[in-house]
Amino acid sequence: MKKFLRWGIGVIFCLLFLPTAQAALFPDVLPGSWYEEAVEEMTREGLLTGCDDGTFQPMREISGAEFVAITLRCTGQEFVLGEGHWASEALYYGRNAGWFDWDELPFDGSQWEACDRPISRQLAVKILMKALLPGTEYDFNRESQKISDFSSLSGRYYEPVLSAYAAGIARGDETGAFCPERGLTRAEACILFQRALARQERRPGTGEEIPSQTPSPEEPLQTQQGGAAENGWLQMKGVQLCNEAGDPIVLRGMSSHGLRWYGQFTNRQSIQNTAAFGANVFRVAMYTGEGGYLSQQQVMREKAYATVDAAIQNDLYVILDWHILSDGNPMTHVEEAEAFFAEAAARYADTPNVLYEICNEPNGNVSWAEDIKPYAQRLVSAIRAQSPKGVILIGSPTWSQDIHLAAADPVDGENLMYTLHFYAGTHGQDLRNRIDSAWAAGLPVFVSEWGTSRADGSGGVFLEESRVWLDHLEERGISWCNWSLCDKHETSAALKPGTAPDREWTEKDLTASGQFVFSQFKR
Ligand code: DCB
Repeated sequence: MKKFLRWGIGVIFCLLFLPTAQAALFPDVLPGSWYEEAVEEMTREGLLTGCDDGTFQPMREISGAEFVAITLRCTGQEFVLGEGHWASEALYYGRNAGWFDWDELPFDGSQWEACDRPISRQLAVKILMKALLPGTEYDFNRESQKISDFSSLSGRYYEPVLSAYAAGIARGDETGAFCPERGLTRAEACILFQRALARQERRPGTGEEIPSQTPSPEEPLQTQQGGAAENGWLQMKGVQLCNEAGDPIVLRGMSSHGLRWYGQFTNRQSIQNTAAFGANVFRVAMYTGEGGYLSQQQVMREKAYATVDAAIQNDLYVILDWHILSDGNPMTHVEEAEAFFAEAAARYADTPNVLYEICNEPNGNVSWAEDIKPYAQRLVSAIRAQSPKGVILIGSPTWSQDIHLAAADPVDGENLMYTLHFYAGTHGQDLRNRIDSAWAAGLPVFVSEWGTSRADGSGGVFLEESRVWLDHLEERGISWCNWSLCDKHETSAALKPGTAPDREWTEKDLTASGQFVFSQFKR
């Protein structure tokens, strides 16, 4: 009894393993937070309970003993309260099983301090992988490239950390850093456990098979929705678009048609109508050729700004799209583009809503290495001089389908994403595979334009094919804008001919394409 008191009081606040599976809500687990679901699920499954004062303490760094004890539970074994230390049985078990070495969590039967200190991320990942996903394969070059501070990782942890990256369990912070020596919060630990358990279920022989060669999508992401007021500045974490707080976010919404032709559907009411169906992004397609910006700069600039402002007023993220099409090589008008984006980026430098899409769809005789990459490098410099943080979207040859070229030779800079455009009646699995290869190479992808039609805007409507596409994007947390918000007599148009832009819309105003697409904003 004395022994019990010695370790039981003061040191251990958290009775993690009371044999209860009740889904208690903790007062300090914020409803709707990125970790709420993970904590609740693990609690429900009896893998953990809160602290004995009824809190969960999500932001406290987890100790080695706590981490090992939860790991033991996750392997399906019963947790037995130890003597000398509440987690001693679990610690002995873990060490014997080779989850960690003696010097990593030293204890000799009386000195337990080290086990009660915050565990490092590298050691936590090692224990997790050894216990739950031993033998997970990885490609050294591919995975190590994802980690910006790889040089600070000790060789001892290469295998567990790289395999955890390969399995989508460990991911870097906003700078791509893993921070091997840092601690991790109890909330972060929950997410790691959840990903590992979900991954375990999908292992060969235990359910859905994962082909070993194709990079698997990470676990279905818990993604944020909502607009800029709630989510703030966007940032990249590896390939994933995240909000200011660092939580994955998915943007879904509409692209305008050409401002010059269908500008009536870019007024405040039309954008509000689109947002009312759940969209959180709007794309402003400003054609450069075809009588667009290059022919009437002042008029088109003002129209584009007015549209961006209307989207901001509706709290949407908004993409300013330099819509090259008949002018297939962006280099042809690089100076006009630089001037346009320098001014726009200065105008919106303090506005987290705005993303810059610098070349809609390069096509024709245009090369990634000779034309688009140098163009993008110049535009990134021009925009960054004004807007240090705004996300920049970069196209590729063949109407922004050649992301494999960008993946092999990406542009220098931060917060850059690469656009992939598809039309469900024309493009299928081959193009979807490109997303996965690009991802494996660490290339962030944004589908800034897609349609339910064929690539010329007509044909179909191809809703089944569209659904397959959207599922593919959804599983990967990839954002999209649909072409297009207009009432033109073509399949890809979301509005029936004659729809009024200045009143509210119901489903009856939407075409077959529009009804499907508007129903997908909130998935
Ligand atoms: C893209 C363009 C976009 C175009 C749509 C549908 O082009 F970015 O501007 O929109 O896809 O084709 C169409 C409108 C029509 C309009 C026409 C010309 O829907 O109302 O008359 O632009 O302004 C693509 C995308 C992919 C491919 C080809 C094109 N592809 N393309 O894979 O072959 O030729 O425009």
